[in-house]
Amino acid sequence: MAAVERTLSIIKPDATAKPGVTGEILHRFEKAGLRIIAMKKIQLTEQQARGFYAVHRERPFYGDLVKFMTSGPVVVSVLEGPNAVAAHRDLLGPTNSEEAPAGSIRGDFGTDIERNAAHGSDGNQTARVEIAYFFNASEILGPVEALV
Ligand code: 3AN
Repeated sequence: MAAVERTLSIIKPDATAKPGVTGEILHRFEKAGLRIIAMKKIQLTEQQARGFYAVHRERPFYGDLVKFMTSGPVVVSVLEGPNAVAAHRDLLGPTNSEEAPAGSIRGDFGTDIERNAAHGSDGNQTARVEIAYFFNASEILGPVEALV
């Protein structure tokens, strides 16, 4: 049986600016069996964006990336489901929207490698760090059984 995992999703400012696209992306997550167990729409501060992308701080695109990520609201969510990390990245498609196929989130809603509509954690350890970056334990729902 596939392991139940958690992953962090960010719907980026280019996508939140397009009418109806945030809902469409969230719908795709749910249709694929990913449960939204935490979610908020926020405006990242420069410090939050710099910290989130700190692994890229030496890269030439870092400044532009931080500027883009603070240019409008983002929707951050925690998704849970079987193989959630890979399942989510499959829905996103390749990092560069110019190379992402139609039908993928980055292909349908992104523009290029920077304005690529959405972010997804690239592994379980990264997911743990990224989820903790945005959410306290008290903001994340427990198992479905605990709610009934
Ligand atoms: P992914 O988000 O698919 O794991 P990473 O971790 O390689 O991709 O890159 C993080 C973010 O940095 C990407 N989502 C993209 O917005 C941006 N990025 C990566 N490479 C470039 C680049 N060459 N030019 C501009 N932005 C880039």
